[in-house]
This record gives sequence, C-alpha cells and structure tokens, in this order.
Amino acid sequence: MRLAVILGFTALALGSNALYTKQSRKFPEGFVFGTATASYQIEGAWNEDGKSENIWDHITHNKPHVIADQSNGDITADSYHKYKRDVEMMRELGLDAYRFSLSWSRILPSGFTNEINQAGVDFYNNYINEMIKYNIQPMISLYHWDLPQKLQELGGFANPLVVEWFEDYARVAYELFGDRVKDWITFNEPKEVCYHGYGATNLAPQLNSAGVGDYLCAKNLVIAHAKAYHAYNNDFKPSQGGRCGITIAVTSLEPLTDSDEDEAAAEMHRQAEWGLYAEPIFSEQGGFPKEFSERVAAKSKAQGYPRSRLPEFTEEEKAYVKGSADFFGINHYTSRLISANEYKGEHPVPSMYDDIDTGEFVPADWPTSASTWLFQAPNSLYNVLTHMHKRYSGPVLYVTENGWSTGEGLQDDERVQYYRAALEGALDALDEGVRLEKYMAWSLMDNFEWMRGYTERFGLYEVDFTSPERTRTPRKSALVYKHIVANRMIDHNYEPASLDITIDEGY
Ligand code: GBH
Repeated sequence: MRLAVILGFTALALGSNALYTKQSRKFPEGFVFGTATASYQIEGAWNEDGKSENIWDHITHNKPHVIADQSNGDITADSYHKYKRDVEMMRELGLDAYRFSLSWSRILPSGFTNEINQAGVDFYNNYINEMIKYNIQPMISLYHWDLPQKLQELGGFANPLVVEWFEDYARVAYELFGDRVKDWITFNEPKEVCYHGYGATNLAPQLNSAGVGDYLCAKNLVIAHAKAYHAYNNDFKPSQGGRCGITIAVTSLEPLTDSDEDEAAAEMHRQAEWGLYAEPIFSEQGGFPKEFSERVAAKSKAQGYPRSRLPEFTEEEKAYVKGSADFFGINHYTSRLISANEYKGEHPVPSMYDDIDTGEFVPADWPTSASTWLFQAPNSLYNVLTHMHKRYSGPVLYVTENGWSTGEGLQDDERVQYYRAALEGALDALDEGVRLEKYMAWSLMDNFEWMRGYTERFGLYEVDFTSPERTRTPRKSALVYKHIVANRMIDHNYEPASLDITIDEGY
C-alpha cells in the first residue's frame, strides 16, 4: 500500500517528463485480459447433433464463389470437438476471460423457443464449465452474425418481429448459462450486420438493399438490443448479478485537416458508421443521430421517397432504448482520415455512403496488413477510447476485439508491434481516466474470416486447417501477449526465447 502510494506520487510528480518511461506503467488492479472468437468462425459441426442451417451455412453452401477461397465454416477450427484444447490455450496464455458467441441455430433449431436442442446446450455448458474450472470468465455474445436461415426467410432484421424473436432467444440463454456467465453482449457490430448484410453484399445475407434495408435493420436491431437488455435487467440481473451491453465496431474517424468543413464531415461519418447504434443507447438525447437523420430525410425527399429512408424512433422508443447498456463494447481495428471534398468514391444512390457524402483517406505511411481495410494508424485505439469517454460521459468500456491480420507463419512481428502500440494507447487512455475495464484480443486462433475464407489470419495461435486435428500452434504474438498478461505491463524489449508455450503455475 505504502509503496503504491509512493510510486503513484512519483508518477504524478514526474508527469509526462522523460524519466516517466512508458514501460513503468502497469494496467490497473483487476484489469481483465482475454481473447475473442465467434461461433461460425470456429465451431464447425455445422449440421451435427441437431443444429440447423444459419445464414452463413446457407451462403457458403449455395454461393461458394462469394468466398475468396470458396471455403466455408463446416469444420473450420472444429472447436465443437476441440473445445478442451481451446481452454488449454487460454490457460497457456494466462487469460482472465474469454469472449465467444452462441450459435442461435445450434440452441434453437427452428429459430424459436418451441424446441431447445439439448446437445447444443451441452456443448456450451461443457465449454463454459471448462473455463470456470480454471478461473477464466466467460463473456458471451448472443449474436455474432449467424442468424437461423428460417428467420432470414421471414425477413431477418428487416422484420420488426425480430425484436421478439431475439428477446425470446436471449431469455433462453440467460436462463441456461447466466448462473456462470456475467458479461452478456447482445449484438456484435450492428453496422456490419445491417450495412454489410442488408445495405451491401459484403456479408450474409447480401441483400444489397442500399440506403433502405440497412436503415430498417438498424432500428429493429437497436430495439431488439434494448428488449434483451431490459429482459436481463429486470428478470435476471437481480439474481445473477451480471452485466449486459452491446459491441459496436468503432473505426477512428479523424478530420483530414483542421478545417471546420472536414471536422463536420468526420462527425457526419461517425454518426452514420457507428452513431446509428451508439447514439440511441448512449447519448443524452436518444434516437438516431441528429445531423445524419436530417441529411437522410432531406436526401430521401429530394429522391422522391414519401418519408425518410431512415426510420424515426417514437418518444417512447427513445426512452426505452436510452441507457440500455451496462457497458460499451468496442471492437477497434483501424482509422480513416475524413475529408469534406477530397477522396470521394463512387457510391450507389441511394446508399449510406452516398448519404454520408464524405471522402476517406489513408496515408501511405500507415503499415498495411493482409486485409485491404486494415491499416495501423498512430494512436488509433487511444483516440477511440477517449472520444467515447468524452462523448458519452464516461461509460464503462470494454475492448471486445482488437487485432491484426497476416498470412500464415509463426513469426508475426507486425502483429506484436500492433498489439504493443494498441495497448500503449489503452494505458494512455487509462491515465486520462477512461473507464476501460477489459481487453479482448481478436483472435485466440485463426478462423473462418467471413468473405475472406482462410486467406487472412488473425490468430495468436495458428491453426492448421489441413490437419484433421486442426492443430493449433502459438505464434510469437501469443508469447508476447502472455508476457503482457502475466506482468500487467508492456515490455517492448521482451523477446521470447522460443515459441514453446506451457501452462504456468496457477492456471
Ligand atoms: C470484426 O469486424 C468481426 O467482428 C470479426 O468477426 C472478424 O473476424 C474481425 O473483424 C476481423 O475481420 O471488405 O471493405 O467490405 C471488424 C470490422 C467490418 C472489418 C467489415 C471488415 C469489411 C470491409 N469489419 N469489414 S470490406
């Protein structure tokens, strides 16, 4: 205690001067480190033990050409059978927590709660119990993109009834697993669900209803989230004592220049990219973001639509959604510089990007990854954390994903460099009072990377997708992450002696 006071005082006294080296900073007591995955990306067993078809089974089987290597998640990392090895890896890394998602169609094959598939429930119970055995906190995402195909055929997120379907499913999950699971994420990345799935063709179900379907989805999804939140808050939290929140992908969107025009353009871009989902839940005024709503209403009118393509929230809905989260989950990967007039691309009319009407720029000196969209920008995680802290009056934040893609290979120095820089940003944000409590690296291991198949790798562990065992081997980044987790600080000079990894005492 006394030592801590003295150290704290010294750090304070030295402030940001050169003697206060960044290396001396530690993550706070109780800070939670983990890794993240998602059901369709790792489980496999796509039609085993009563699981029904979901929209990713459907698209990969019926339109294999839309996946970069024509692959699918039929087996992928085979976690359905290899889950004990997954937990062993968590122990090798010394993790405090693990974020994974439930496959809706594995638990509820019809999509509805008329039938609960016991084998699916058993699988998740086994996975969770194996984590609990080793003091690893499970964190569940209810929805990471794999809607039961039957529900898609009824309109999926374009049908307002999805609100009921999702609440029913969420209640089943709380009931089954809530005694042991204390962190619930309703949705993973609503913009990716709605824009990429309904407004474009970048993800299943590829509806390509640009500037219309994506906005219908946005409203329904936000209300479905709030329903599931209130269900937890009213009927489960009192006895189970956990938290319920949502995870939103937040790209750092900074103005290209310091002109007012570029600042306004960056703000418009933020309101559309993640504000559609964050503002109704976390802002003071509630509802969809103001300037962007006005923009879409005006464009819709000029385009001859009888009403705005972006639906509105009633006052009652606004009040119901406002504040419906115990934490804000942030998936953060990259940045863009936003311009009012330069670098504008071609966009379909109508579409969300036509509505936004800004240009995006990536400086040539930002390191590139194996993914076309992923660049390493300076201070990117720091910018996002501090922006959210200020914008929404200091909510509890979790980083629920953060990571870097490479090709195959174990010597992933770029990933190491990316993680160290991101975590320095997290420490900088913590120094400023940002209430960041948990950090999940994406990903524990290589997995099915959606439209990119197995061509891009995000894992701390490499997975050999050609071996029946789906052998998992630690990359250099796994050893470095382990060292950070164990020491609660970033040692930029640490070089693992070898890529051997073992379970430390106590795990
Ligand atoms: C995360 O999304 C996902 O939650 C996770 O499942 C995934 O494995 C991880 O990223 C790594 O990709 O090709 O131009 O259409 C991060 C946000 C949004 C980034 C969709 C890629 C596609 C851009 N992603 N985006 S494009």
